[in-house]
Amino acid sequence: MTDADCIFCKIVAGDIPSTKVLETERVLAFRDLYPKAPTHVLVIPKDHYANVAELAAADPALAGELLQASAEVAAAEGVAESGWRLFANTGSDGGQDVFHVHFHVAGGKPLGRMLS
Ligand code: U5P
Repeated sequence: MTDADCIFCKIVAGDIPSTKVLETERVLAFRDLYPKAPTHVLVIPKDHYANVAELAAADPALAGELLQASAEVAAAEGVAESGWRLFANTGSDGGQDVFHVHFHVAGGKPLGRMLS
């Protein structure tokens, strides 16, 4: 499942370069092009789902694979002990810019409180 107009589908296909940090059969993790923290990695399914709700409804096992990969990325980046943040912006109020579901793995500095 791919979307011809989706930038992350193009990254999965190798049509747009990325710095990969982890790859499995169904999951890809690569460095955010515009990092907001010392560690800022995006973890995506290779198949195209617009957001977390669509992914969870269609393939909850794949959603679990993304969580597992995110934890592996945090460990590989050396932020597992100091702490890190996992988030998925969803929809316009959620600040989602790319409509191919992705988890942000961020860490490497104190990130502060998001909503309090
Ligand atoms: N982004 C990339 N590469 C691109 C386009 C966008 O890494 O070619 C990143 C942005 O820097 C942003 C994220 O952090 O994708 C999209 O996040 P979101 O706003 O959709 O959650």
